[in-house]
Amino acid sequence: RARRMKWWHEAKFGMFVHYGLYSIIGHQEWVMESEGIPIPEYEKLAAQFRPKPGAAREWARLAKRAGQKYMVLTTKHHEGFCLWDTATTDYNAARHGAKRDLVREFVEAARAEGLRVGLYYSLMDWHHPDGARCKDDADARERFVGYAHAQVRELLSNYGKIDILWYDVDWPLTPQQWRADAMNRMVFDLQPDIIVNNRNGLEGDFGTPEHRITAEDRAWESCNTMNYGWGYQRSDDQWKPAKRVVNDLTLCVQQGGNYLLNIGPEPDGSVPRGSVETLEAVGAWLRTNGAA
Ligand code: FUL
Repeated sequence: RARRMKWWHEAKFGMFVHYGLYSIIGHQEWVMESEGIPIPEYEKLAAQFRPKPGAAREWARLAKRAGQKYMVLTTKHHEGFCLWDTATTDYNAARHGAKRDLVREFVEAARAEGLRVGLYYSLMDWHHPDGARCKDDADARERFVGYAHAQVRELLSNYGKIDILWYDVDWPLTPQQWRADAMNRMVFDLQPDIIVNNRNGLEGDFGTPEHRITAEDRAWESCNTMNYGWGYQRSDDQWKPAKRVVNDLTLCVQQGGNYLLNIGPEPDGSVPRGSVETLEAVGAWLRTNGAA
């Protein structure tokens, strides 16, 4: 593990990207749930999902300028829409809207800037017909867990070397029901050098304190937002000033942790102005202080 994690401990600072159909609405990434949008209604957003060409390149160049050393993209958030060309469902970015494989573009963009590549994957799924049913129905569970395993297999098979797998929300199943041990074994078979977080209910390689900086007795990474939401929120302009970000990053580093700072791109993939300004100022500070 120490060998696998070496680069990550040295990297310290990463960019989180929350981007999906929810970005089109602009009420954060939980909007399907928080506004009770029925699946057939929500699905209509897929046709409007048109990231501008080169959006991922823009994120990666910004991360580089900010002094960030790795990036983590939401390949599938709780809404269930897949940003990659998957054989497991039609509900994906290669079949709808701009019809492009956003995960491929992201991976290539990060590599072009010399950044390490992380993929976020939500186990919880509000779109899959078995996503909630799997809790009490054994057949549904079998199908749904198979679906998650197949998706993770694709993500770690089709895009070359992946550096981080960032699981999220294992509701409503236990690690045993997810066959989380077997999933991790598959992950390490496919990507022997990868590191995985703990949000599939297992210990993983690092802890993931959210919206707070609390040192843990192990490798940890604090994730935080630039304003209030993770996914794009049109009405939210409470950007953290660069000073605050530098301060939080310093606190993490002093206590041996990493800092994963989020951007929530706009519907077309543009990064909100406030985030760009803050990140550029952070990068400038790091360079001035010999830390980037
Ligand atoms: C949480 C999710 O529910 C949020 O939407 C976000 O992705 C955050 C990083 O993790 O658990």
